Amino acid sequence: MADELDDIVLSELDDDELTLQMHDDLYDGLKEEIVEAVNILLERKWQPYDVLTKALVEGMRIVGIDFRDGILFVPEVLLAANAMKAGMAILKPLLIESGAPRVGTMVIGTVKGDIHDIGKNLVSMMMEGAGFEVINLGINNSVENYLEAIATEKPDILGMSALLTTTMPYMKVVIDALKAKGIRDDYIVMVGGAPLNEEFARAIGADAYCRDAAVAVETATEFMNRKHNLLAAGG
Ligand code: B1M
Repeated sequence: MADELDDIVLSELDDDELTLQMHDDLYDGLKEEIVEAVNILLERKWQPYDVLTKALVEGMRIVGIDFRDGILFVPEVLLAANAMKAGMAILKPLLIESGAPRVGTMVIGTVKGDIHDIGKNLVSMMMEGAGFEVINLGINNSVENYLEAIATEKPDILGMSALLTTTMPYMKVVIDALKAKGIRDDYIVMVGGAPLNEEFARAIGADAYCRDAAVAVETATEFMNRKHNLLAAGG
């Protein structure tokens, strides 16, 4: 297997082969190979967003299936996540450098008890790329963390991420805390994460469920347009 790997020269693979090889390398947690392949695709004039979605996110989707089925375990998935983050680090400045004017501010964090951060970081990057200022609170955020951050940052949007069925109910705890303080309607609350859906978002009183980072950007932009129109109309 090692010999086989040694024989592969990433730069000699065509785009389709290289993308498939990246899925394998992500699966095997091969950080250096992922970094090299991301750079090769960028040199071949791939759009950063395509590298992200077609090579990295798709590779992580495959990892997720085998994790679910008990073929991969936490240590292997951590290696895959590290490799993914190394690839994302190269793409981040490229996704952000759009130079768009600031269209709004978002505070975002993964909820208490949950340490998954890849998806949230992707949302942050894409939002920054679309001209939002993003305050990323990281993982494992309590109600108090969110409240403190929105009091300090005064964002337009509060974003929450949860990847576990056991942590997603915590989003309602945060929204209920906003209601109890009488400040719920001061913020657009957007939620996301693999186990969520529209119905859940409605049930907990969020303004929107975002299936992925692209939808998060679209939704946030729409809300901000509406907010600006309302303000312009004196509403
Ligand atoms: Co975890 N894990 N994990 N894990 N892990 C899942 C979520 C799981 C579905 C795997 C599986 O069984 N198939 C499963 C949850 C099952 C469930 O609850 N129903 C699971 C489990 C069980 C666990 C542990 C409990 C395992 C254990 O210890 N026995 C443990 C929990 C630890 C904890 O949080 N307390 C655990 C640990 C880990 C690692 C640490 C090894 C690692 C995380 C590393 C890290 O994030 N730094 C990990 C990983 C990597 C995964 C999978 C494989 C991949 C998640 C990911 O990064 N996806 C995941 C399987 C899966 O989701 N299919 C799994 C790629 C990312 C781009 O997608 O995060 O969905 P995603 O984000 C998307 C959208 O959801 C959306 O946009 C993003 C970009 O498009 N989105 C938002 C996300 N957040 C948003 C917020 C928004 C908007 C959109 O706000 C506005």
